[in-house]
Amino acid sequence: MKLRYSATSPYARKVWVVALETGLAGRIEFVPTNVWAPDTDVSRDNPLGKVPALITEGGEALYDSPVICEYLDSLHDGHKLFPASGGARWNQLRLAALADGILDAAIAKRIELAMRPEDKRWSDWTARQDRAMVRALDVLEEECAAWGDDFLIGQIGVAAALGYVDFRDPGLDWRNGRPALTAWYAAIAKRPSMVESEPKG
Ligand SMILES: N[C@@H](CCC(=O)N[C@@H](CS)C(=O)NCC(=O)O)C(=O)O
Repeated sequence: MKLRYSATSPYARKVWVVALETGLAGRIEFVPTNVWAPDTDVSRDNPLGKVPALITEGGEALYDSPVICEYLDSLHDGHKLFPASGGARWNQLRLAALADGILDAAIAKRIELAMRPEDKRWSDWTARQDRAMVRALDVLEEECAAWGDDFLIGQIGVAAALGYVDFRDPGLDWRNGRPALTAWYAAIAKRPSMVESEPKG
């Protein structure tokens, strides 16, 4: 399998963490891809022009990150990261969606502040993204005490989201007023899969 990824993409990081946690990383060739390069060919594997994209051993391209993560989880016989059914499954999918929503807001803000010309920036838009992230982080603060030792697809998404906010938006100061989430993340960030996939650059 080949994974088109970028070392700074939090969506790709989720896939990377899943690959490491499931023992599948050795079967994946990691192909660095700069989706913003004018001559990028990423759309050959993902018409949306985004990473991550996974090319399976059968040569099929899969996207986006939730689909790739669930596909990888189907390839191993160990402890599953996606619960098979019932409330546990819906809860993990909801948590994963919440984490992806934090990422979507963080990326929208990043594009606004780092890529859009200053005179074209829309401060109401970045403030809206901030509010979405703050509300989602508050929900995580409420919920994380119940997670115990779980590091399933929802918690992996949350870890990737918090790591990305630390990396790109430390000014959001997400730890402020969220002691439970802070303690949870401090422990989870030491997992080998989190250390190996830490964003660089
Ligand atoms: N929903 C997608 C989001 C992927 C995504 O937005 N990736 C970013 C990199 S962090 C990207 O490739 N952006 C290029 C673009 O938006 O054109 C997923 O979960 O895989």
